[in-house]
Amino acid sequence: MPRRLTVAAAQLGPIQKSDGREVAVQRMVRLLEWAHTRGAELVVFPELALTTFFPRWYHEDIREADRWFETEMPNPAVAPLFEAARRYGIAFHLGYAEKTPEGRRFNTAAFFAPSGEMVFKYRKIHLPGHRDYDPVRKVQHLEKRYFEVGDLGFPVVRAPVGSAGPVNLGMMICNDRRWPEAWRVLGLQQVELVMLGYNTPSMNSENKGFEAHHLRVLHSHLSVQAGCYQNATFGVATAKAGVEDGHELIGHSVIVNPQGEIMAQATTWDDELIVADCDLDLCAFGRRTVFDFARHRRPEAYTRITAQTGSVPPPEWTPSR
Ligand code: ING
Repeated sequence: MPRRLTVAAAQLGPIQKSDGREVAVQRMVRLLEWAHTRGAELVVFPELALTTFFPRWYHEDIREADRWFETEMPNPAVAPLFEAARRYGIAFHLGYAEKTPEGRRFNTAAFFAPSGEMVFKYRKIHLPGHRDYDPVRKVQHLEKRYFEVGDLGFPVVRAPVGSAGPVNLGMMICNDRRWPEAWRVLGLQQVELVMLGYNTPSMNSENKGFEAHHLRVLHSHLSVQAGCYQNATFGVATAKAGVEDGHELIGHSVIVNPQGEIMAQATTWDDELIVADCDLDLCAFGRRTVFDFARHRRPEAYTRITAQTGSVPPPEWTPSR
């Protein structure tokens, strides 16, 4: 019996700084309706899907940033979304800013069964950008100011989804996709579907050298396609896109198969649903052949990967005569 699952990336267009949560929620409900008509059983919403990408804004007093965080999930603002998921029987991934009862702040993603029950949660580990206001930058990127490094590792859980039965599900968030270690930790747990949301500026805001705009999309796709191929997994990468208060985020959400092929790609920078039918048994092929980790990996040769954080210069060779 083939294990087939219809998945969707529910890309969101821009959310302005002045938009309340209800703006995103009502658009996400409409995306769930589209997902239902297209037979999707699992929907992936973007990173920080309920608000504008607020790490571009500097708050001297971090408590001023609390307006962007959720202190409980679900909560009244997202109730319409959870009602729609229950109505349509759709499981979904949601990215949001989490503030715990102890006051800790994370860039979080959670996966919910159609019932609204949280299946598992992930807290972003690779936080790009900086902590303090950077006058050199064209645009601030203050994730290191507003979030702690995630403390949940890269979990994979086997949970029933739609008509496919149990599926090995994993998550990462945005910048995580650029780090092959994140994919490999999920691959070592036999992940079959990686769900990730992203908010990626269309231009290099560090003001350190030139990076052509088209490379932003290339690097995003390269990271997801390589991650999927090298770990024999499907991936759904969903953007929040478009111009938020004058700051542009790339779209180009994609669904990728375990061969690294793009199965579906968004073509707007607005609210858009892309859908793909996944034959989950395709993962087993990669895991049994090229990426049979047990047969081919040589961890004894990889010690630098966990022993070192930064890179070190290589030894110098000079001709003996
Ligand atoms: N955004 C960007 C991302 O990793 C970035 C930041 C863009 C880093 C381009 C490096 C290069 O996609 C988030 N939110 O991580």
